[in-house]
Amino acid sequence: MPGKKSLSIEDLIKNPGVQAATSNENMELIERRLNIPPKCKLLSGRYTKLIDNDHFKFDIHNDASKLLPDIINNKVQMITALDTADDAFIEKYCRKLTIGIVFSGGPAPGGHNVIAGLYEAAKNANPETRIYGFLLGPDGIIENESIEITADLVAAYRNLGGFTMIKTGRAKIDTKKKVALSRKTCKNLGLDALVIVGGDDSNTNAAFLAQEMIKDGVQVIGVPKTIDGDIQVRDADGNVLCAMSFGFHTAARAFANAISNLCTDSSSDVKYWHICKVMGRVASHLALEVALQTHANMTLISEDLADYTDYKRINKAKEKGTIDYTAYGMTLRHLSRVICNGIVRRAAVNKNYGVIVIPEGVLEFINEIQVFILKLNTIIAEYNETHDNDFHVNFLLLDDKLEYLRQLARRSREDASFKIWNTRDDELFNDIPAFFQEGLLTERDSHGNFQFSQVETERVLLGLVKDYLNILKENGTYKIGIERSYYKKTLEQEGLDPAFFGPILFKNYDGDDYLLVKESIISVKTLKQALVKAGAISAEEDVPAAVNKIYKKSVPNFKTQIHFYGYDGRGNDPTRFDCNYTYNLGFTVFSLIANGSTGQMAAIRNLEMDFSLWEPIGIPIAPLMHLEERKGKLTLVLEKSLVDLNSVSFRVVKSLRERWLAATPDEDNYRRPGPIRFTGKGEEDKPITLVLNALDRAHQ
Ligand code: FBP
Repeated sequence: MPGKKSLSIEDLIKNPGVQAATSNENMELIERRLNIPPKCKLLSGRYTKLIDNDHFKFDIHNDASKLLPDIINNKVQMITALDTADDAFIEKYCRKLTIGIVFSGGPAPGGHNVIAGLYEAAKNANPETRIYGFLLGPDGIIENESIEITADLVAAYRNLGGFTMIKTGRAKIDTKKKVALSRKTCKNLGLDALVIVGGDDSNTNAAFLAQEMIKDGVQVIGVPKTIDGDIQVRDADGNVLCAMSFGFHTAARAFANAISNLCTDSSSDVKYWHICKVMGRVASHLALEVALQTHANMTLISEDLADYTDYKRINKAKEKGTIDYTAYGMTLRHLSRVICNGIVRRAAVNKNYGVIVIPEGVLEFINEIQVFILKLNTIIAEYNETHDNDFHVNFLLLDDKLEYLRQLARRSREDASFKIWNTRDDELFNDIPAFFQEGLLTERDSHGNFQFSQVETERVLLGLVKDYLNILKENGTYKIGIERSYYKKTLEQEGLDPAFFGPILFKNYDGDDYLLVKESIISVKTLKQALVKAGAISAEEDVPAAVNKIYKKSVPNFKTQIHFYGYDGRGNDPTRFDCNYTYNLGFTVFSLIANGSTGQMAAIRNLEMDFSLWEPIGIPIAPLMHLEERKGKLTLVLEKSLVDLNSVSFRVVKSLRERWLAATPDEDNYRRPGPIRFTGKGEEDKPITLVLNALDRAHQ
């Protein structure tokens, strides 16, 4: 305003209005911090007691018995609340403890509440108990870097996402030296117990450390964390002990909200196909949950693709008296055809837009890629004798890596016993685009796993989809359907008879609401030829403007936007479900420690039911182990749970696929899950897959 002197920046910064508007605090944050989640009934007594449950049995692997002898006979432990106990029990339960806790692997919403629950349970039992948080993941244990957890820290991070309080890391305590250093740290701090909050590999590590540290009197307890949702534990009879790791619900809801917004946007300006890759390094649980939350038009489920059988090929081979092994599992080419089929069918009803969800790990389930990943895992692991990154340090550039592979191929020609990389592998690998070669040769994680988040899976797939759509465009089968009323109006406006031109232009003029230009008409030239041939115009006349307009509208333009949902959802503040789940996991951890357990994983049963029925338990980790290939060698690890194709959730998604593709003139079938909110009725929800899968069990 003229004449009015504006405030100096110093005064502005001091202004209470500016300070309030730019503060880090907001109502949601304040509410989250102040809210103390409820405690399960079985954790609400003054003390808790464990009862070994012999009902749950496991098929124990021989190697697990040999390598983990002191914890292999652990049982599932049920937790019950006690309000009174004898003096000996109270003295033991309430003894002063020193406990260390570490986050391992990728962040998962709810981790801070595990610390909060453990802290509160431990301090209730004995205010002198001390809890240390190891910094930056397992490296913090190896290097003795920790901070003491205080009431202020717990209050500052309660119900908040991330692992910000003590950070995380992906190191693995897997060598004699690292184990020795970790034992030294535990001894220096005087630890009674170590809590490892992590995924399948970290819980495997927890079991080995539990075995190793028994002689030091240090208990080790695991906590099932991973947004991937692939720690799901059943006993040998299929009884569910842990239906879901924490963090899954929040990540899936965050992805679903963003993807649902894309469904809204794409069905509003009807011009883009949104290609959404969602995290989940191997299993497709997150993609499946997103499908149920959003009803996106197409969702790939990797486990389903691997299960594909090409009966045409099988029968063809049968006729020749042979077996075609390539008929089992899906190839990249075939997958791109499946996607194109959906795109073409929607285009035919004038929906040249939509949303496709692709699980991050999809390529591991595609035959030809899986073979490369396994071979390269072994090659890299064998090269990395001293350090995990030797291969990448010594072969900095892609060309150097390719040259090394060429050397291996040469070796295979000279030495028949050398099979890991042959000339055919080398040739096939060289046919792959460079960016994808780089992706497949990317550094493995500390557990030897392939890091899918580093590969632009969607680009690989999209390249093939685009190529095939171009072929379909050229052969006239990829067309945009023209609404009948629009066609009539357009022709009538120019004084042309729609009934006369219709059969010349369209292959379905007598039938559907959406008219499809004949496959033989693929250019203005072929359009004119068709009109001349039918006697609608002479060879000297131009194509009428209205007819030209209709033709142009029928030509598809496949425009895409690519998105990756992973780190964003992983960093979201937890849903109410994850807040309650993790807070109670913290209490469960304390119950296991106070009652002397080791080599157990804290879990909560009946998560799909009302909170009043949640049941905290301890699951023995050692009996869950099986052999898997890691760094090119068979290794004993906790089994990862993939999507079960017989589960209710998958069967429901499969049967609703056609409806959600919505390749009909009707409205799309999108669902709006809405954003994650901490308060209000909407946040009482649970993962849909969890609820659906439990329906099967209810009928057993
Ligand atoms: P965790 O198994 O450690 O929980 O991590 C899972 C995950 O979020 C995957 O979904 C993803 O592929 C991977 O981490 C990404 O790893 P990074 O954080 O090292 O990029």
